[in-house]
Amino acid sequence: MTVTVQELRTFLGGSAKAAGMVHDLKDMGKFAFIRLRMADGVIQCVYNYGEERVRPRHEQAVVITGELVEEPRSPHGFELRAEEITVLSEPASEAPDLIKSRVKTGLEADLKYRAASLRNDRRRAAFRIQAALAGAFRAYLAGNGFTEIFSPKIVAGSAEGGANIFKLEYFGQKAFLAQSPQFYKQTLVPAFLRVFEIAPVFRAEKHDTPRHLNEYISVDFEMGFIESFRDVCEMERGMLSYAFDYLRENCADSLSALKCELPEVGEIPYVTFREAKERVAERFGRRIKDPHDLEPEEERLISQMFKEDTGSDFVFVTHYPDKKRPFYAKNCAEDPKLTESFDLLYKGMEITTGGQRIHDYDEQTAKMERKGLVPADFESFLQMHKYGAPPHGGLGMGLERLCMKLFDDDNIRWDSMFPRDTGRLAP
Ligand code: AMO
Repeated sequence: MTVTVQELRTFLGGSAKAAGMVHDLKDMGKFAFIRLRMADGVIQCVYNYGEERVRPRHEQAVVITGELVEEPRSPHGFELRAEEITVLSEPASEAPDLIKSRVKTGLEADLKYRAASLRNDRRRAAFRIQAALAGAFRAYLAGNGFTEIFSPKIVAGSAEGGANIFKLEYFGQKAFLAQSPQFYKQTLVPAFLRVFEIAPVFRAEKHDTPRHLNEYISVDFEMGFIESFRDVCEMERGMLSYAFDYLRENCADSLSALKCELPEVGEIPYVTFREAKERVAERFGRRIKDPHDLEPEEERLISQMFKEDTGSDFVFVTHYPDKKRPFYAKNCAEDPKLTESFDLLYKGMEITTGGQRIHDYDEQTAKMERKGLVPADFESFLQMHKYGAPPHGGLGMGLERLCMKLFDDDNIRWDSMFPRDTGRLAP
């Protein structure tokens, strides 16, 4: 019995046995069109009801035996003429409407019944693309000498600072859920020179917003021997460009199910934080309220401005103020109030943060003290600086944020399979 469309195709012109879920049914009276959901796609089957044969039902698990014939009007160019259907399992209850892609559901219902809604064409397409993106990032980074790492998610301290950290009781010790793999990826640079991780991270965001989750997938990489943070930006540009080309070649069906048009990455413009703020204030007649950070509306307007002026959906905003960057960020030699850091904005939203880090032990401990931190609390992280480290930098990208913007979704929760927010622990 065959579970993949790819393998099934090898039986074209002969008898075949396809296993899958009854995805959709069109009852034509004497016969039915069955769309069978297989591992890598949905195929069309035609089934003539004989006298006493049972009619198939939605979401039955079935094995269909029949002849596989060419049919150019069918999704994969072939059709299975069903002769026998073996039902392996019946759904206990009628399939909810939200399995059907034609039915538009609201976010709340979709999330509540994810076991059902994740079966529909659009959601499956979205998560296939998400998986393909992660796979393409992995392939690109591995091809550029990066070693994949698996850092702990139960940790002893906060890497990113701020109040958004989950506390845990850990056998009588204080522990936390990792906000990022920051300490570990930096620690591993002297050992491996280039490392990456694609894994969940945790943020105790107390407010529900359309762009924040309490658990998200972070695409992180860290690279040694950079000349400036621009090397990190250009690696990211290469990674995105590679991944979109990969999607164009391998995920055409999923992209078209979502009507998703991938951006051309091309050259990505750079602008300093200060210049971006000033230009947006001038162009859109706005007052600068917070000189140290970007408001969501400013991110939107910076993107709009660069789209209008250069045609790019992406823009690197660089040299963020020291005040808003974590203690591991390297300060600019010319102006220590600024950092060698950047954010990547895509279609009006920050999808990545990165920059050059401090590699010198004394510089790092001095900065910790300036920020009111006690170096002794970071002893294991500081071992990296102590035992020697090259100039290095890296970034973290929110995978769901990238998907949300790629698919023009209005809420990041659409792009997390089982999102965690302040009110949601299940499914
Ligand atoms: P930062 O905290 O800016 O940087 O996070 C990096 C990227 O992660 C995404 N992101 C989120 N996505 C969903 N829900 C959230 N609550 C959330 N918070 C952040 C965003 C953001 O750009 N260690 C640094 C990265 C680095 O410098 O290497 C860090 O974690 O897309």
